[in-house]
Amino acid sequence: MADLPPRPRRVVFDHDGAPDDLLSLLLLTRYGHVDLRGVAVTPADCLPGPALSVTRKILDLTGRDVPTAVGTLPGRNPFPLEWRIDALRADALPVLNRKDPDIGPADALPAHERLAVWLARTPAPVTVLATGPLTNLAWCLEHHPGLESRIEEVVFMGGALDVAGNVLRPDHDGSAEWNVFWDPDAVRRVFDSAVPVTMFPLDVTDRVPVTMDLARAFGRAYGDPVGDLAGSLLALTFGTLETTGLAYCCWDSLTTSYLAEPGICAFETVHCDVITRGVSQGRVLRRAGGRAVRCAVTVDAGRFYRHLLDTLAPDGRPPTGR
Ligand code: AGV
Ligand code: CA
Repeated sequence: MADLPPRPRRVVFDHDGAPDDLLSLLLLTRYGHVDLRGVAVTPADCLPGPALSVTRKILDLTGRDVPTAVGTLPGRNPFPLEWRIDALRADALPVLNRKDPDIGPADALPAHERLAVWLARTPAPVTVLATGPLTNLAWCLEHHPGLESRIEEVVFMGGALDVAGNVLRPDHDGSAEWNVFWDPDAVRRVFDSAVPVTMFPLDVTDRVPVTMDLARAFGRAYGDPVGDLAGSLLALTFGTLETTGLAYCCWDSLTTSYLAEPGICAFETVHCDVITRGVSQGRVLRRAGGRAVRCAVTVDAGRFYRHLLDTLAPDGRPPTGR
């Protein structure tokens, strides 16, 4: 049976500028039922200047007039610079530079303070979609506890429950996922609040790697700016398996697709804890009596890939097999 249409939502998006975050932004601009109220950039898996610039160019390309802000709060465990420079590359893509940027001055407030204003001024509670660390949100909850009631759901890409993590460092046991590892205390702060959390851990995102088949499907739709940008962002991710030993996955875009097609994943309520110190810092684990988190536990990968293509390259032809 076909799913019901997705429910309309007000959304504030907090991302950290990696290619997959930008693909997520592109998806959000296509979702007619999403009222995008603001986009915050966390300076984690990116260089903040280029990440803000590319964010604004994507909003401009898609005709969206949405306020943006860039964060200044640091994380405890910085991302590798080799990954952070991807925003610089994305910002230089031809499809985003067809005209001089028609972009006004930067927001005077840093993203954590701006997020607090967006939450305070929303006429009804919003969904906070976070595809990077939870630093800005944690700051809001810590400094303005009254804002809790302005949040109907936090949708977060992070964690690794019953699979290995993706932090591969000599000083770590490998059990953490990077968005949590960058700022484990932020996840702790959000878990200590009462806001409903829906989490997309590596358990599901491992199932949706970026593949050559996916890149080729975008190739078949070549010629439309949004589809071309999506295909180019995917192309930026190639080589990850060769350099890190782990595939680049549709971590953030799978998480974002939940707002449009919640049936792509199945969910379970898991009682969770987060480790904030030592060789397992950034690990999210099951713990009886821990914080209830709605976790994605299985994913229909084929349906997700179709969703990406239907949303971002609707004119693409299906593979001929020849
Ligand atoms: O851990 C996944 C998160 C997602 O939000 N990010 C990338 C996605 O935006 C960090 C990350 C893990 N492995 C990476 C990452 C890699 N090989 N390259 C870049 N970022
Ligand atoms: Ca991210």
